[in-house]
Amino acid sequence: MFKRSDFPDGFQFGASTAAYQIEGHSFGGAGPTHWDDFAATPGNVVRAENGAIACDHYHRWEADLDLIRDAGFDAYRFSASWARVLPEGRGTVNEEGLDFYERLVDGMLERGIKPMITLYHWELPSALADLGGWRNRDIAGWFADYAEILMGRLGDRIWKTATINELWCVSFLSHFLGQHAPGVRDIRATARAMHHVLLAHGTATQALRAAGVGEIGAVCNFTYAEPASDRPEDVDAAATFDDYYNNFFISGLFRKEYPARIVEALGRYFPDGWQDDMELIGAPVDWLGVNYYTREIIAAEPGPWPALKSVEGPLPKTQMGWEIYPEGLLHFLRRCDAEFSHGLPLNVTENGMANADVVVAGAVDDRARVDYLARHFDAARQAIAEGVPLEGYFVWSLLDNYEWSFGYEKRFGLVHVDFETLERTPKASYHALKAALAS
Ligand code: IFM
Repeated sequence: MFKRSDFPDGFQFGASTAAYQIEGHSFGGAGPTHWDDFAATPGNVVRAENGAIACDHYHRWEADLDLIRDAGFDAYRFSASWARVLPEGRGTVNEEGLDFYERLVDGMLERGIKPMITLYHWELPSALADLGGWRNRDIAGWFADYAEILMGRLGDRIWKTATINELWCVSFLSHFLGQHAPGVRDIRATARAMHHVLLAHGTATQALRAAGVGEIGAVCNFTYAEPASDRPEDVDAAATFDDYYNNFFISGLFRKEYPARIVEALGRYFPDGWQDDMELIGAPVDWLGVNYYTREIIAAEPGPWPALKSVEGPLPKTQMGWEIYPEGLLHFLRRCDAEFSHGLPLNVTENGMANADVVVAGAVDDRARVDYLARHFDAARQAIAEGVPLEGYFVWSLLDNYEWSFGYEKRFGLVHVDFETLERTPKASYHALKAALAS
């Protein structure tokens, strides 16, 4: 592993989690979400598991914050659940929910941990899904209203705020591939969700800024697109993937335009007058979050747009079947800075791996994760050496947790969670990071 002194003074090390994946959504007056509905529909989630109990972080948050402090992390990236704050998505506030987040943030500050909040990490209130969710343009206003309520209570103690986690997942993965809630597979819904998620980000950014909130960032996920061969059709397919996955969102955020190839393919499905929203979508942010895990090998496939498929690659893989490719992290840190964010501070807001971890005699030997993290931290160091303004790195994830449609099967945590007893066991990777951060 690295040494803290290998990184610039003031570099922020942290761990990431998300509300629905750890809290236990059945506690504390939270309203139903589209993830509860999606998980209750047979075939969507492994064993139809949901986030009702998850890691029971709602009750165990103090011990979990102790784990963060004891590892020597500087900051903690967590998310708030819209449906915990506003059970119907709008209207009546669940004060118990706001109280929970206030206790959590104060608990971080008491332990010397900087709170980085994500306002939306995927559990849309069901009442808003009924109204069309991300397909409905009104979601921009609903989201901004929720953001103002939440930050009205917490804003004075938050270190950094991310609006929406992984815009590609909220839109494309959930409305085109149908793998996440609401499980839609429809090109028109996809185009609308892709635009509305950016509009919601911009609308909330503007509203929060007006309310005096600073240090607002956007968080995008990136997957390196490797053409399966030198054949022009494969190269072109990889470029299409790269545009709808990686470039679309940062292009909207930083260039106030969408890639021409995507406008050509999806333009007719965008909402009328979408061009008039680009100024708001490009509302200035203070930092950009980069979530990075893997690459995909892309081959052309005859058929309707996008006419491509992922094929299996040759590199060692994680428990998710994702290739381990740290070069991709370096690539995206360079690309974001050189082509889009131009000197704005960057944070790696998520990076980590799933591993089939087991507890043996009270310990978890996840040396594959230690190696994965060491190689990705090296890539980050290389980016910094080249002048990329990277200011922090958050490992996904603090705890084993609810990995969405994979249920509790895939373990991303630095800390093992026994989902029967909910007992926490720090893994070898946790101890390795702790030693690195102390050195
Ligand atoms: O668990 C997810 C997280 O919610 C968002 N980013 C990717 C992680 C691993 O799949």
